Amino acid sequence: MDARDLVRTVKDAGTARGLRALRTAWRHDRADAAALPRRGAERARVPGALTGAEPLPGGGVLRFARSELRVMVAVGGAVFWGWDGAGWVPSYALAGGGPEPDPRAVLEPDTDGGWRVVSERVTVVVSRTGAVEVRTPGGAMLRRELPPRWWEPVGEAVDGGPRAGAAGAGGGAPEPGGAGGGAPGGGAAGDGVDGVPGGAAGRGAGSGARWLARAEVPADARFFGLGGRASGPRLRDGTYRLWNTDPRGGFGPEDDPLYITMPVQVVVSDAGTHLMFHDSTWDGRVTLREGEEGAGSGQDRPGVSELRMEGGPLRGWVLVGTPARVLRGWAALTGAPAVPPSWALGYQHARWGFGSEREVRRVVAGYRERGLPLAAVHLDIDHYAGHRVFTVDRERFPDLPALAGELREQGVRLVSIVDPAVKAEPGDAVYEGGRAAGAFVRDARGREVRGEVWPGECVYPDFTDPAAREWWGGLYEERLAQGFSGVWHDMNEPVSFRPFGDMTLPRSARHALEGAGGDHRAAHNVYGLAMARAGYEALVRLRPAERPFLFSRSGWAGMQRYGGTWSGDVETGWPGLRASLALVLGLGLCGVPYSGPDVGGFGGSPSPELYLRWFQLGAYLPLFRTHAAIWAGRREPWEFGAEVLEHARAALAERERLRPYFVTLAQLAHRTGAPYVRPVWWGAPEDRALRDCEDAFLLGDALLVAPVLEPGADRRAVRLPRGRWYDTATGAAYEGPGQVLLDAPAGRVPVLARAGAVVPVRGAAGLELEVWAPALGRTGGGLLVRDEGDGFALPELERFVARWAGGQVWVEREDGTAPELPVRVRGV
Ligand code: NBV
Repeated sequence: MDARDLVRTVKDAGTARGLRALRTAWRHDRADAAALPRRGAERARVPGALTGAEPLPGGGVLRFARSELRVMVAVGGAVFWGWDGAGWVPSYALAGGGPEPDPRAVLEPDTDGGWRVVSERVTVVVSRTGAVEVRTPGGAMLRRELPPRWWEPVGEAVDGGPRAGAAGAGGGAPEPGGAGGGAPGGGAAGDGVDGVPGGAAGRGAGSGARWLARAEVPADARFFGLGGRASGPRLRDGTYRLWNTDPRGGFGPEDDPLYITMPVQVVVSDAGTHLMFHDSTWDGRVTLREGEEGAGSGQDRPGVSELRMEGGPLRGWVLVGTPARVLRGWAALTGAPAVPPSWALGYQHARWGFGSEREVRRVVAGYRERGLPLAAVHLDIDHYAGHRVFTVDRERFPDLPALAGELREQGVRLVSIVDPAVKAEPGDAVYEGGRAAGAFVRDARGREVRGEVWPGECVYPDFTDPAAREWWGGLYEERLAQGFSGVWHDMNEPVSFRPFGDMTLPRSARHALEGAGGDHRAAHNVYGLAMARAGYEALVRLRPAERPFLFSRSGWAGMQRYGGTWSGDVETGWPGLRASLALVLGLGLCGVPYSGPDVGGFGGSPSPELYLRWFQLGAYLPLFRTHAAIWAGRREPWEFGAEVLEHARAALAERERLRPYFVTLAQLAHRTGAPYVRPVWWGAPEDRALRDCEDAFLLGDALLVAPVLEPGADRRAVRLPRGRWYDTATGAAYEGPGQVLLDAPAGRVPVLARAGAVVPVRGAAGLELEVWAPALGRTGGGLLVRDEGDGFALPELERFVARWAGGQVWVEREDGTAPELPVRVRGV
């Protein structure tokens, strides 16, 4: 079948599918209307006046007229607060059982009748009305969470008594949310306890009640994060939704939300950097407004973050410090990023619509014959039989294990797409297996929830059910037997096609939620995360000696424990190129360090110039992968003319040269939470100009990459952090802070090296150290973690110091001995 036939097939299927999708939409809406209670009259509530306090490890409980607040400083300095009985566990975001309270942090009376918890790194002050202020040890305000507000249905509130579940709630106060029958905001019929893990600990404001958390930040603060946002990395004034969403076949900077949303914001100001995480998986909206210094009457107008949540516990975490410290704390809280196997740090090629083994062989041969490195080829849904997951179209892919073996001999791995939806067809092995395991999502009446996806009418595994994860994980054995080395999770927002409205499961669909029980409103945002867990744990189980390679389109806070992600269907165009960098930077700040775009864009055909600039950017991002839709043009580097091919070859060669550095960065991300790709303000958040710089990034500590994001450019302005920087192409030195204009001819994008940096690279004779001369009188350094294969052993970290002595630059190991590696000094 040629490409045109394939396009036609998709279009044809579109019409039949269109009708089914319409029917699905109608069914889903009807199910919701029947199962979800309608919102009636509500009244807004606030905690009221402070009535008492009780010290507990790490902080204590503060009682208010209508609620109570638990404040806890954990070992390591993370601050937790939870209203209304909400504790920090259970949580989909937290790793393990969550952190321990720091016994040294104690609750004590503050002036003005409030209370405070003072710890080594942070001071938390709770006011008499329930405002929670986070300050640096020096007393500077980082964030002030105003007293929260929540809504409870009129008539259902249980006035005059503590609700069930609010451990130790103060006597006699009316409680938010009310516990009587169906949670406010609407628990599904017949479901007393509504659906978040930990629902029992945080009823009322903690489950089906809508709530609002408004916070002030310093006037000079900038916002980042909230998951993958195409308009970032700096999040400008506006409203950002928290509901994982497939943007329907393509997105640009103006599209929001996308596949990965997270209630995680990183806020950078002169006073310091902090990360705020509101640990509720429910749908929500964040409205951000940057502040203004000297606004109006010369007074500062603070920045504002206003979070409106449809439900879930009213609880959050704050981490403060330098960006590096904040991300370290975040990784300690939510888990270390998985280290991809080393081969996954090489260049990869994907395509929806290879269509046959022959075509895969042809493309791989194209790379080989031109001497272009290739680490992996990704097979999309067109290799499935009838688009059914865990099957192979034997006509077009008659012997995948043989193909995989053959490619493997050439150093090329195969990666398989895995979609969650299972064709609902009696007799189908996967479907029958899942039914027997009771693995599929059901509606409020106990019937399988059907959706419309590529194979036709489908059902969805409930990945929030440990048993379903176990069953699903077993299916990965088939993928391994086919010869695949890694998996690529797609469509896991999850998607059910429909011509209008929300392309996902009905909100009333029931989920296990680890035994707590609940509906899709609580489970939706963690569906991809839980699927990643199922896949990751299965791969570890099935192939214990190898680190899994898994990346997932959708996810939530904590997904880095299982793998990475990619841009999804970024639109082909210069705005898409810019958006793809925004995503990688934003996700990195949310703790997900391994990602990258569809190089060249998902649809259409990039101009040779756009393709090349995308390729050059991709070469410096963790996941470096060309990919395109079945209806799109080619993405192989040789398809854009001889000149592009030569420049792409140079980008590939540079990627290969930097592989030891990438391996080191992957290990460092695992050990410290620091993303490989960092905003330029990472080491200098006090430099305001850097906070607004969105067109460049740091790759680790050593390199500053300034991709070309505009057509027709042959040079570009680059903003430098403080210190000396070398243009790696010319060796010219520049002093930061400031801005320089650098050449960016078609053949390369500006890359600068920090003076003193020691960068492990792959030279002609193997591993070597590239050293950029420190400024006179200064020292420098760098780290190396050697590639020890793809197992779980933690290789040793080697530290090097660079310094001037006797008019020469020397590099030593930490203990003063000479490195056993060739050293190449540059910049002298
Ligand atoms: O499986 C087909 C595509 C895939 O190529 C792409 O990378 C995903 O983001 N998939 C979406 C489903 C179809 C999108 C129109």
